[in-house]
Amino acid sequence: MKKRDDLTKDLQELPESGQSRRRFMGAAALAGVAGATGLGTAVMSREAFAAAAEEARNKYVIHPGELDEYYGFWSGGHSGEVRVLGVPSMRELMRIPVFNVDSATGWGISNESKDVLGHDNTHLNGDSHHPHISMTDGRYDGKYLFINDKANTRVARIRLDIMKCDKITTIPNVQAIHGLRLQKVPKTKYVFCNAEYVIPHPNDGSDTSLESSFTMFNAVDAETMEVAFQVIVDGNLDNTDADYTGKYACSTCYNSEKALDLAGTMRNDRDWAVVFNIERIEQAVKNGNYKTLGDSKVPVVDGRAGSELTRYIPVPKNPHGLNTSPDGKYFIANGKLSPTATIIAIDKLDDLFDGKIEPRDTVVGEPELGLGPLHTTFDGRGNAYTTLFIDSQVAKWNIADAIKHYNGEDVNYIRQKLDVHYQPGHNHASLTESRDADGKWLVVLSKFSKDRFLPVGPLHAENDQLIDISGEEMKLVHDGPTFAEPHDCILVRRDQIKTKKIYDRNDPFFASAREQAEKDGVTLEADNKVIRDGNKVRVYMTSIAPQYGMTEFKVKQGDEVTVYVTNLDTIEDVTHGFCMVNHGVSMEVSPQQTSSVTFKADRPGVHWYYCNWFCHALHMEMRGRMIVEKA
Ligand code: RUQ
Ligand code: CUA
Ligand code: CA
Repeated sequence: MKKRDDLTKDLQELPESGQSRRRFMGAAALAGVAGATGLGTAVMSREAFAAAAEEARNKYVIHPGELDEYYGFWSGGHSGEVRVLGVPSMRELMRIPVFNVDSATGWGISNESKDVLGHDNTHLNGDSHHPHISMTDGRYDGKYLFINDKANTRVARIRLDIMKCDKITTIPNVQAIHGLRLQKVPKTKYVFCNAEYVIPHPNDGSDTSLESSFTMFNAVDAETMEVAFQVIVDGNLDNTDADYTGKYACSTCYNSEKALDLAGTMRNDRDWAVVFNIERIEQAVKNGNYKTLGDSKVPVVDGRAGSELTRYIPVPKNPHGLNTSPDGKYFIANGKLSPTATIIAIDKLDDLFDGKIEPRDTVVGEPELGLGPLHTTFDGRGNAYTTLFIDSQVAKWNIADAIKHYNGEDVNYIRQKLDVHYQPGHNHASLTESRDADGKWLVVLSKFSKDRFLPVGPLHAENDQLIDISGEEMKLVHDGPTFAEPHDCILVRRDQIKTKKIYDRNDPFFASAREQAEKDGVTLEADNKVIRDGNKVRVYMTSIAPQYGMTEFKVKQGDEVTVYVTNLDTIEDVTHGFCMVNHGVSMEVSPQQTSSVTFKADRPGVHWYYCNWFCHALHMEMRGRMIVEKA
C-alpha cells in the first residue's frame, strides 16, 4: 500500500513531475497545492508554494458564513439514512432518516413517520446505496430523491422541499433491491431498480432449487410509488442506469453462472449487461401479456433470453457499475474482475432489438483502465473517471480516444491516474447524471481510510475525497471522513433545490393528524384539549416558544395516549420537540408542523415531558406533566 509522505518530504520533493502520485498525500493543509502550481519539473520557492497553497485552498474552503455551491446527497449505507452535505466544503448539513430509527427527529417513533414506514413495520434497519434525484428532460428537477434499501427490499422517496421521506414501497416477489436509477427522459416516470438475488417462485419452502429461481428488474411509478411492472431475467442483477431517450435501461449481471459459490460466480470470462426495452415492456403490459406472482397484482413479464423485451450483451467479468454518459451516447459497464470498461453505443440498440446486429456489435470500445473498475462518472467534456478498487486509484480517460483505440488507432486514452485513499467504490462528478454535467467536482467514496485520520478504535471512518476536476489535471483537495457506509452520492447545483423555510399548514406530511383532529372536532392551530375515546386518549396541544399550550394533562393507567403537538411559531429555525421522560417518546416539531406520537401510559404517577430541541433562552422551562391515575 502507498504510504503517506510527511510534510517536509512533500516540500522538498515538490513537484517532480506532472504524474507524481505522492503530491497530494501530505498534510491536508497543503492538499492540492502542487497541482495548483501547474509546474512541470521546475523548482518552486517556498513563498510561491505557500501562495499556491492559499489559492488552492480558497477554491474549496468555504469560509464561515459562506454557502456551498452544491448540495450533495449521500446514501447512508447500512445506517439506513441519507445525509446532506455542502460541496465543496464537505460540511454535513443534515441527516434524513429513512429506513432507520432516529432519536432526534423521532423517525420511526412518531405517527407521521410510521405513516411512511408502516405502523406494523418491524424492520428497524436498512441498507441504502443509491440516491438519485428526479429529472425532467434529463435535468434534475429537485422534486424527489429516491433511494434503495438492499436490506429489506424497499424503495424510498424523499421530498426535497422538506427533506423528509414521504413514501416507502416494499418490492414484492424479489429479494434485495440494489441498483437503482431513474428514467431521465421525458421525465422520471419510473424508478428502475434491480433485485440482486435469485429466489424460487413460489418461495414457500416447497422448492428451493436454482431451476425454479430467478430475479427481476423492477419499475416503480415515481408519483404513486406503486410497482408498475417486473421483468424476469436470466442470471442476477447488480447496477442499472437509463438512457436519454426514455426507451432503454441497462443493468449489469455478475452471476450469469447462477452459482451459489464464490468460485462459481467467477467461472465465466464474460457475464452480461441486459438492456430493457421500456416501450416494448409497457406495450406487453398493456396487451395483457403478463402474469402475476403469488398475492401480488404487479404485472410480471418474461425478459429471459429469447424475449423481445430484452437483449443480453456479453461483457467481462462480474461487471458492477453501469453508467450512462451525459451526452446520451453510451452505457458503460465496469469490469470489476476485468481491468476493462465496456462502452455500449446506445444508438445501436434499435438495430440490436430489430435483430439487425449481434449483441457484441453494440460494443464500440473496451479500454483497459486498471485493476478493479467499479464505477464511472463524467465531466461533460468527453472524459470519464473510473474508480479502480484494487489499485486505489481513479483513472481519467477519454471516451472518444478509447473508441479510436478499439478501432485500431494508436492513441492513448488514459489521461491521468490519481491515488485515492483507499479502495474506492463509487465516484460521482457534479451533475454527471444529467445533461448539465459540469465537470467541476468529483467525489470519490473510499471504503478504507486506514491512516488518514485520528484512530477511533478498530472500526474506521470511511473517506470521501473531494477532487477538483475543473482543469486538465485531477487535484485531490479534501479528505472527508464518514460513518458507515455511504455507497454513493449525487451532487446537484444549489439553485436546483428549493426548500421550504417553514411548513405549510396543509402539508400532506401530517395529513393523518389533521384528519383525526377534524373527526375529534379539534382545531390543531388553536385548541389544547384532551379527547377520550374508550381507553384511547388524544391530547392536542400547541406550542409557541418557550411554552406548550398545556402544561398538565391527566390520563388513566393503561390508556393508549396520542399526543399531537402543533408548533405555532412562524419563525424559521424555531423547532420544538416533545419528549416524554421514561417512555421512549421523542419527536421534532418544526415551525408550523404538527407531529404526533402514541404510547402506553402504563405507570401511574407524575411523568414529565419537555422540549428537546433548543428553541429559546427559556427552553429548559418548556415542559409539562402527564398525570397518570392509578387504574
Ligand atoms: S454498489 S461500490 Cu451498492 Cu453502488 Cu458499487
Ligand atoms: Cu421548545 Cu425547546
Ligand atoms: Ca460471473
